[in-house]
Order: sequence, then C-alpha cells, then structure tokens
Amino acid sequence: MHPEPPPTPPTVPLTATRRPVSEMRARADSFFDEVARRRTVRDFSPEPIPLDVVRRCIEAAAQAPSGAHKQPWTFALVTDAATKTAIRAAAEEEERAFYAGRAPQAWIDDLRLLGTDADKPFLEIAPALVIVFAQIRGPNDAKHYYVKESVGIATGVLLTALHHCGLATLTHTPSPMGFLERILERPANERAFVLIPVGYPAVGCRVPDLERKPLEAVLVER
Ligand code: IYR
Repeated sequence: MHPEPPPTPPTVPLTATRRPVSEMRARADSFFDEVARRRTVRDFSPEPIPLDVVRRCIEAAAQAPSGAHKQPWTFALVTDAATKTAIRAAAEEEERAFYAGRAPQAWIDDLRLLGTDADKPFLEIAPALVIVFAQIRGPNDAKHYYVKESVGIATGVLLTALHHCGLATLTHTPSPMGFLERILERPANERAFVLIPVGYPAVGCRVPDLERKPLEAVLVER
C-alpha cells in the first residue's frame, strides 16, 4: 500500500516587473541615495505625525518574508502619554543600571561616539513609539522558525518605510526589555525585540558625524 501523496499547495502567478537595465541602475542609485540619508535620530519634535502613515508602514513591514511563513511578529503602536511615561521610567531604570556598571567599560567606551546616556527623553517626546515583538512560539504553542531573522528583516523594512515617508526613527534596545512585555500586557509567547521612537526630527537636530564602511570593506566576491 502506498500512502496518499500530500496535496500540492495552491499557487498564484507572480507579479514581477522586468525592467530595462538602465532603469535598474537608476533605481539602485536612487534607492542608495535615499537609504544613505537615513540617520538614527535621538532629538525628536513633539509635533504630531500622521498615524495612518505609520500604520501603513507597519503593514509594509508585515509583508516581510518569514520562516515557514509564520509571520512571527506583533507591532505595538504607542501614542498614549501615560503609557509613554511608564515606558520611559522603566527604560531609564534599566539604562541607569547599564551605564552605572552593568555594561563593561569597553562597551561604554564604544558608545562615546554616539553620546548616549541613561536619560531617554525621546521616549516621551516622540509622538509615537513602535515596539516590535517577536513571537517565540505561535498561539497554541505552535512552532515558529528563524524568529530573530524574520523579525529583524521586518524591522528593517519598517525603518526603511518610515524613512521613505519622511519620518525619523531610533532603534532603541534598552536591556533587558521585559518591562515592555509587562507594560503592554503582551502574551507569554512574545518578547520585545526593539523599541522604535518615530517622529519628525527636532528643528536643529544634529547627529554624530559617522561614516559608513565603503563597499570594498563589506563585500566579498568570487
Ligand atoms: N541601550 C543603551 C546603550 C546602547 C547600546 C548600543 I550597542 C547602542 O548602539 C546605543 C546605546 C542606550 O540606549 O543608551
């Protein structure tokens, strides 16, 4: 007796655009220019932002590929002032411990370039916070795969989408981030992955004078 072969999963035609090579080059250049201009911002304007744009960017992020298509992410959009205040207080408590000794001296030295410290006023000033949660398991304990990779890819899409729309972001990773799971009452299968303040940069905002590694330093070919 042969077992029944599994049914073939349904397919749909791919919607893809074949472009002339000259157009591909122009698009690669303009995309490069756009992403090269993205900078992490720590000095936000309190001005309100169009939240429908942020929601649409989250929807774009949720188009990312994921292990076994489990889409193991949840995005929390926080605009409520009291919730932002609670998040700031909890984050600063962790950051004070970090800067006062939890971090090894080499790490503190590496951060001098960024000028960061334990004060996180942007958590209250930025009009929105997006907290990305990784679902380490599915509902009913279903298995999820390559969760960090999947959520990392989705987060990259989100940062790029927000920048594309003219919004500034900061990838903030207070450590540990368990307070976000508690404050936002997330279920037991979710772990905070990154906290992203979103807004317009403050007028006169300055950023560290950094350079990106050139292509030769990041690419190997054979
Ligand atoms: N989480 C701390 C420290 C920090 C760590 C890294 I690595 C950074 O790139 C930036 C900051 C803070 O937010 O200050």
